[in-house]
Amino acid sequence: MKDFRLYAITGEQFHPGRNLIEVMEEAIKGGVDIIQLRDKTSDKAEVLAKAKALRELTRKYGVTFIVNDYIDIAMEADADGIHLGQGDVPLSEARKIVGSKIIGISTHALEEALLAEQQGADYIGVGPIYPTATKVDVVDPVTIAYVREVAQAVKIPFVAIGGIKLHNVDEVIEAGASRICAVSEIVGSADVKGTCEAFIRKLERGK
Ligand code: TZP
Ligand code: MG
Repeated sequence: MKDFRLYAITGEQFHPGRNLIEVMEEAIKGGVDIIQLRDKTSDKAEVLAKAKALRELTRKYGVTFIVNDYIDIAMEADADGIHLGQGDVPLSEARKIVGSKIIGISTHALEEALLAEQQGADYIGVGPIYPTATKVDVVDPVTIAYVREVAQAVKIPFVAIGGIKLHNVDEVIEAGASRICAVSEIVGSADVKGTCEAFIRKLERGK
């Protein structure tokens, strides 16, 4: 897959009154190079409509587009890939449907990371690093100790996620993460573009 640095996931509850596409376009202008549509509340027709709109936006800017949970919507909207959690369809099943599209897998422990790698995941999520209110039923924070472990042991790209803010991202980068994902800090910001630019500057410095 095309490599990435700053991964933004949608979270419309964080920008009431602001349009999804407008917010995500600002994030792209600030340096986000991969976007995931994550929508646990809308009905499927609405999720599909959002997926198609985000596909159009991301294609215009050459940004990678991932759909969370819904393989059928990812296929229909021609997303670049899907993101699955530990409780979703097994990777081997998903691979049969999506072919060469990107498959990302959430992991919370090294065994899960190594298994996802062995089974052919294109990238893994590593988290939640810190407590987060964005995801319900979230597991306990894995802390930056897990980032260190993955940085040592895993060869495929990994992205750190969960409670990452501008004020704590430096220690995540220092622990070995070169790709960062944030939801509330990015899409809930009063200055989405400026927040993304600040994340990018920190990632650049961490190289
Ligand atoms: N997966 C693990 S933590 C999380 C997801 C989707 C939510 C991260 O949101 P935030 O607002 O960046 O803490
Ligand atoms: Mg899921």
